[in-house]
Amino acid sequence: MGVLNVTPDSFSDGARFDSPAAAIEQGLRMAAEGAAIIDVGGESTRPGAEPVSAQEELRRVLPVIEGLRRATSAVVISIDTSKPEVIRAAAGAGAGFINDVRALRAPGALEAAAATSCAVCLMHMQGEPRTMQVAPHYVDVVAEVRAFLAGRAAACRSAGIGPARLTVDPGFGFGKNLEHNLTLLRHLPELAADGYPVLVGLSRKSTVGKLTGRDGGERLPGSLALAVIAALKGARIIRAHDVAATVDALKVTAAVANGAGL
Ligand code: YH5
Repeated sequence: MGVLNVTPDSFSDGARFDSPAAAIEQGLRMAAEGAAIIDVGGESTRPGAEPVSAQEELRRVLPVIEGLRRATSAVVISIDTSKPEVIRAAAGAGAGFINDVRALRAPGALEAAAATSCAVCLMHMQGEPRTMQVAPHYVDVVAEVRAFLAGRAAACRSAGIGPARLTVDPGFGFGKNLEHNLTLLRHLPELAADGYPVLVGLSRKSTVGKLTGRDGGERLPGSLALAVIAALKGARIIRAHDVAATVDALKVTAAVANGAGL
């Protein structure tokens, strides 16, 4: 899954897409590099980020989804949103995947997703982006994240979203400190054993920065190591900014590994 941010504040992404044309071009480049899914996001969910209106989010993402859909049908378009209005409009414009860092907890989001035929990623987050990194706390981070994701998957199934449409994500960096993130990664096989495909997003995150001492633009080697480890521990979808390099790393991993593990 290639990351396509269409927010004006994506500070560590190197690229910022002020025009839909530039974002569409970048999306097509990631597809050509081997991404199966392009994740289009118009709400910044980085630590400290402020909320954005549905109108503003739609203004950012809809032209990009429409342009990508016109240009290619060879890639699944993901909409990174929590808002029911955005889910509906994005699905109408050709998105096939809903990536929600709030796991469809916003009022109306579950119903909006159920009314589409999109796949859904349910992500765990403790708190809200504006404050989530202030004081993350767990008694048992693995058990709490698993229980949350199981509960959200059950809510989806009750709302009519079939199990084949669901993926889950521990939400690295979303209300988690370095030790929480490393513990979740070590225990990823337990999450994978719950039956839903696991999505992992660690690309360029603070986890890499803390482990390597590197800034945003220099986190590729650390990000690749984490992508490989996640794949070996059973992750089925890797969310990444640097698609060509990540695809190479995952091809090598897949050739050596059999299923989860080596
Ligand atoms: C994710 O893990 N993450 S947005 C801070 C960075 C670099 C990157 C400090 N959306 C995820 O990518 N969706 C984001 O440097 C996501 N899983 C899913 N499903 C945060 C991000 C980033 C934040």
